[in-house]
Amino acid sequence: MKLYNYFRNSAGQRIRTALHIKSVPFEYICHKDLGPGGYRKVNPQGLLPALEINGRIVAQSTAIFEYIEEVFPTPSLLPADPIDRAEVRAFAQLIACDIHPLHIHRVRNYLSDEFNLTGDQTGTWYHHWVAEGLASLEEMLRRRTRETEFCYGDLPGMADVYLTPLMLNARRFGCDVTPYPLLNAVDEACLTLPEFQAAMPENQPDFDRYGPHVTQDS
Ligand SMILES: N[C@@H](CCC(=O)N[C@@H](CS)C(=O)NCC(=O)O)C(=O)O
Repeated sequence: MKLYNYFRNSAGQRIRTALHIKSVPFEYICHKDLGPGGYRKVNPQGLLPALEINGRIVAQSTAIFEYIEEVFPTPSLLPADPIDRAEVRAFAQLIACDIHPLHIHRVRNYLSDEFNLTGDQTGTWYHHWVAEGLASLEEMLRRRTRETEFCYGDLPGMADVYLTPLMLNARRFGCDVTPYPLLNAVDEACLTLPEFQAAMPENQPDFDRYGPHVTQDS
């Protein structure tokens, strides 16, 4: 399997983490190494990540995540009970569907290019949507039927895999994350695990080549 991504690609970090937890080997391909326009030949939308399986391309991190979960079921990243599974998916989709599309680099770029918003204004935009999302996620954890070390269990799962890149970027872009003690506790627990560390941006093969020069994208 080939994973097209980029060290800073937070949706790709979800997939890297899932693959590491499941001990699935994969070839890491940095989209920049394909040259100008090269990655669009892989994924017409041009967004990262994409997974290549036997020559076929699957885009969208959640579609990729579900594929990996189905094909490599052990250890499972979803609970066995359907309502528990739905709860975990709701948490992950709040991140992937409601927060992520609003705060990403291309949206902030569009706001500044088309509407002449300043860096401070696009920063306010970013902080608003992330704070609103984090508050909802914190409340979801507060309402759990029992308190657990990870989002929804004693082992990490889909919710944790989606949460850690969000927390990383929120801190990187100066959001105040102190009002969310439950999210912070889970994030801290995840980051002690080698599988989560292995998926971190600074541990990707393209970090040294592109890392020091890249500050804006997520
Ligand atoms: N819904 C997509 C979102 C993918 C996405 O937004 N990727 C961002 C990075 S996290 C990207 O490719 N950005 C590059 C760009 O905007 O040109 C998914 O979950 O895979």
